[in-house]
Amino acid sequence: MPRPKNNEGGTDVVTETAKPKLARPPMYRVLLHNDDYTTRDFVVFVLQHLFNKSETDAVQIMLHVHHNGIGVAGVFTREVAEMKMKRTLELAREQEFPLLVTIEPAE
Ligand code: TYC
Repeated sequence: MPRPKNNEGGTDVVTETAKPKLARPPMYRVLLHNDDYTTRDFVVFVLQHLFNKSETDAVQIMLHVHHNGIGVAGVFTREVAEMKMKRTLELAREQEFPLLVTIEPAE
């Protein structure tokens, strides 16, 4: 009976061709968009309390959005990114700010 080459013991060798499962889930950026009506303080509050930024980082991100039109509040798995976007929008609408928040794939 023929045997596989280079396999003297004769035990079949199965080469693993399936891709190993990805350890890292797809990540999503939560984006803040600039507008003329949402207050700077509100954006800083959201960055500190919903995105866990230090006051220094929160102010820096808020100013980046103010000057560039858009900026990243954080990067999360899809479920977490969607939850943070929703919570931010709820808080903004409660205070009647027109703040726009979106998510996009990070890679
Ligand atoms: N442009 C706003 C102002 O001058 C501040 C602001 C910053 C609004 C970031 C939204 O995502 C935003 N009051």
